[in-house]
Amino acid sequence: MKLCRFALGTETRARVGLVDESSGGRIVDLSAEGIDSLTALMEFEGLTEELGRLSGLGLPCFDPVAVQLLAPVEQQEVWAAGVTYLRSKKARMEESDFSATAYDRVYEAERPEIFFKSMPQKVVPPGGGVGIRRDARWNVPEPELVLVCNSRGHIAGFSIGNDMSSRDIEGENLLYLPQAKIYDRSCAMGPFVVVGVSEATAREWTISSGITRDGVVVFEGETSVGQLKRSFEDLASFLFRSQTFPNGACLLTGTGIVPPDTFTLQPGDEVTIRVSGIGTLQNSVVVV
Ligand code: DO4
Ligand code: MG
Repeated sequence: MKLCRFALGTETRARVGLVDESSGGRIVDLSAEGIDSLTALMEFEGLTEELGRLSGLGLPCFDPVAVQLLAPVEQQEVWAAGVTYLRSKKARMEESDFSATAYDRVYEAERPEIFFKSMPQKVVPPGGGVGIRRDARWNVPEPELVLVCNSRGHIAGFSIGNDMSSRDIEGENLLYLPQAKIYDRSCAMGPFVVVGVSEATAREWTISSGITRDGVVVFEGETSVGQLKRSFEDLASFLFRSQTFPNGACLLTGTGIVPPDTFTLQPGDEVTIRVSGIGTLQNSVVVV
């Protein structure tokens, strides 16, 4: 089952929607039943049963093209794990002699790399502009599966994320990682949160990404969530160690898709990230 946040017309209010797959993806307006918070839904034991009940109430529905899909984040901090796929470890070791052993070690270590990525209000929605830094020369998207965790650290759903990164800044010195990773428009998420799916099922999903420039595809890549080295529970439990998230937290799980070293994003590029069990996140690139 897929949930989303959306707005109608020019209204500033965010509504919560349930995607009705049986009607070609029409969006059932759960706000019409007083449900205005995705965060509260994530706390619900028996969420799928409750969503089944709500879908039978005949609530108002909207054509997905008639609504504005918002990022599926409310008050959640967004964090990210890194070097969780072999492809990511190799690419990072190549981009930096200086920090190569750090990537090698963290890939094998019990403790994963986890870093802060974004305040919720800064997350770029589907269709919004993702940023490349004006002081960076080598910029890439990082297509990632997102774990949507509730306040108890339970993985309540999955979404799609883009951990935009400046490879030259990260490669110059690992201590520059926050600048390579956290800047305006560096994190996009959406459009849906899929609930009621086990880790075993999510591990069968494919993540694919394409980058189009002036209508021409300039990069395509694909991986499987099954290539992720660590379990979802392991990643979420490290995030929640000695740290409380009263509204839950979103955790990007690392990238397994890295464009060739000769590739850098340009303003105007269109980045598409598709996760087979979730949907497609599309954003254009802007300089920030
Ligand atoms: O260590 C740098 C960041 C790694 C990362 O973001 C990833 O592997 O996806
Ligand atoms: Mg990443």
